Amino acid sequence: SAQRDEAQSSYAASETAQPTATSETDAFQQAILAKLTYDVGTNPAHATDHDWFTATALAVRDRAMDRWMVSKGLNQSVHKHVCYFSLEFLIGRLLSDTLNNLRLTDCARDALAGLGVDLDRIRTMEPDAALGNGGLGRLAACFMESMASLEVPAYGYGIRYEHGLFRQGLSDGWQQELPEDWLVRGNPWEFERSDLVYQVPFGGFVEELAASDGPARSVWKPAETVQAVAFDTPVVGWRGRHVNTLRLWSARAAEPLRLDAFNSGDHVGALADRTRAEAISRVLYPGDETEAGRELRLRQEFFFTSASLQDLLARHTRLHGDLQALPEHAAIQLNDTHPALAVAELMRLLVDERHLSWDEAWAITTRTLNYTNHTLMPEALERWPVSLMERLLPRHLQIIYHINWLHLEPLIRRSADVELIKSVSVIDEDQGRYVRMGHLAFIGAHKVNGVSALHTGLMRQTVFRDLNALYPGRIVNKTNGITFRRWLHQANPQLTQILTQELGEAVLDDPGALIRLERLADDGAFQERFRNQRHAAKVNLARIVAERTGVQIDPNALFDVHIKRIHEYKRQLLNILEAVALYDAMRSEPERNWVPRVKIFAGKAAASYHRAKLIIKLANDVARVINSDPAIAGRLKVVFLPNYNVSLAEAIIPAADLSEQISTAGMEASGTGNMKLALNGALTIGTLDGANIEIRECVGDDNIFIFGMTAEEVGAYHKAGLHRDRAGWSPRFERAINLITAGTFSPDDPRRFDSLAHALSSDDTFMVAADFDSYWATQRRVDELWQDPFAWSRASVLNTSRVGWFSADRTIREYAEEIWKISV
Ligand code: B1N
Repeated sequence: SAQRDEAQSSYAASETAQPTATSETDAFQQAILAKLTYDVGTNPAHATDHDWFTATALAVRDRAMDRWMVSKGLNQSVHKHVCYFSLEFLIGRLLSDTLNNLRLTDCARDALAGLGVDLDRIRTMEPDAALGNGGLGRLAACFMESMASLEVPAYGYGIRYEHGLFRQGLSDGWQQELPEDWLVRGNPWEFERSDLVYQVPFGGFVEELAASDGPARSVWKPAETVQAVAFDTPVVGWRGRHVNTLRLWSARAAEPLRLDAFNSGDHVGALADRTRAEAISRVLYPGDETEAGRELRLRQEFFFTSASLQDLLARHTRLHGDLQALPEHAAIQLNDTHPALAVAELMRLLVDERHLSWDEAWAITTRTLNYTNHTLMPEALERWPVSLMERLLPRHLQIIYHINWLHLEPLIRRSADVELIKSVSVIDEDQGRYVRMGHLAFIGAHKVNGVSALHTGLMRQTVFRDLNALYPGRIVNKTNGITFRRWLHQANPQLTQILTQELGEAVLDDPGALIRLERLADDGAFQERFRNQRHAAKVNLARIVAERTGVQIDPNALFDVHIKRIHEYKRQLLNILEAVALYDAMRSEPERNWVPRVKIFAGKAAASYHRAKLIIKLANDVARVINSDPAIAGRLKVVFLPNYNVSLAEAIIPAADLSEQISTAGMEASGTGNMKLALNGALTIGTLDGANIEIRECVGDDNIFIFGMTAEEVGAYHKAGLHRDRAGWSPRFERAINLITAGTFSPDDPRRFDSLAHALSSDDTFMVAADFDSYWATQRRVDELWQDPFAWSRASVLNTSRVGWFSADRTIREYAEEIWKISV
């Protein structure tokens, strides 16, 4: 009841508060109070911060409803709309996003202040919607916001996971995965559409029915049917002009329970079918270590793909009737191969259920679907065992075989090379039989795109080389982008204020206006304002670091930030080794004028990725020793911030001086954190990988720190087997490794990190050793520039001013023009 007292005293304060400034604020305050009373069912005297959050969210949501209805009408009558199919939407919080886009932030702040409530406090009551793992899911969220802002009619389709990405705890430096519970206190943004339900079949067998008047018909007799229930969330675009729909499916059993079993005392067994059906939308990314886990993942993929296609066809039939016209009214974008079953499912719906001919259906399918590839890493390319698909989706397997036959038959007819046929076949028969989902998506799509120039080039040269030759022109590039509304305007209001003061409000609408900041890059007075703003963000981050890790960091130090999923190819290990080497150097030359640095790491490792989890432990062990060593006088600190998520990213990014984008060249398809950090004024230290290459082109060679091997060199190195040779290790690298294997950072278990060191010397797949010296030398160039505040600030301002091109609005315009054929 401390909370209650607090609320009560706040309310008392509100009675004596100044009358609110405008009638708009007044009206909004009344709306919040009405929500608090009539929807939350409490009053100001008893309301918790969470109650205030809910009431405010509901009041804001109301302001979007009229536009939503208008937009929906528009979406259905206009020429064409987008359906963005994605198994992940990494949304984060929506309150600030929605307030900002509706231009209601100040109004809400004042309205709440008049009630003695702090907007910045209650906004932290909202749990992150973490329905994604990382970049791919966040891209989907940025695209949804951008499509709404550009008034591109669009539906996002996905799964309403009851539990999003796990919460990351640290126990003695080891990652713990804790269940995430974003829905327990309700979700004020969504609308359950209890009567918008589709049946999604699974299993069973296929019956061939002879028809008297034509070819035999295939009839799928599924063993089981799961219901997909729609939950809609409005996606409010910039200035509230347009509101799209994010439609997420929740799985429900056809029968709530077996009443007979329940009544005869089997209270658990009576619910078994229901539990099994509802498992589909229970968690994001179920562990795929087990057979059961992999099957559940395939069920998720089919579940949302089928429900979304059924929904699209129902809408199309209702509005336009003629199925042949589908490609003129809808463009489907497949976000990676997770919804690639859409190729077979759309064919099944058109041929089996709507009785179109195969050729008609194929023309519709291939004119409607498009596929985005996000990775070329072999282990991440989806392949499903034929046996599993046969059991779960027997009709789809038949359809896939037939698609493959029609695709290979011309090659066979002209006696093409067997190797060519094997490489373009949808079925991989090398070791066991698998369906290659990337190939299926490629063949069924109108356009196939990569997410950066380098990545798209590599698609054409490697995984899709032969398919590209068969279907020239199908592969196009669409370099990723980020929404500036969230990643600049909201995450960094102080910088945004400087920008609007200098460039006018127009900069909020047009990222192209940022370039006009260039003329201020050398202006000392402007630089100082720029630095002050950055300092404030660093003070804020220092507070968060102290609260969450107990480590005190100095806001005047260089904040060196490495935030992303923990993965060997992203090379957090390279960064940690550099920290160890720097620590070593500081100890042996304590008198040198070292640049004070704070290395900040944050990111989650997949629960089953043991080596990534060991890297987290190493970061924490190294941090503990370095942070408590008086010999280096606090000139180096290392922190690992737990539970990285969208909200934490919003706090870290404005405070970063240096952005670590150091993946092994050729392995990071694009990266998008690189764009967010550069936009907020961080300088990048990075390899020539993914979108880093295009960032360099925009900001200029002098304003980015590039090091290491190129993708081509990495390929050659691998071919020559050099990554298996430790002969080339430099003494500095060797010493860093030796410190670790000597147990310097793990006296309780000196052998703890032997496996990491051994991997580097026996098979350095990720070129950590090979790139170390170049990385080290480049970090010293970073130190040098940091010692010249004028030069550093100049480069920082130029980064902000020159990365306008990475706006997701630019990316979406390109998709609209070249892939979707929708005018913006
Ligand atoms: O997609 C991002 C890119 O910026 C990143 O470079 C890329 O690594 C990321 C299987 C993935 N690629 N593949 C995935 C996610 C979940 C999953 O279950 C693969 N994520 C990416 C946006 O283009």
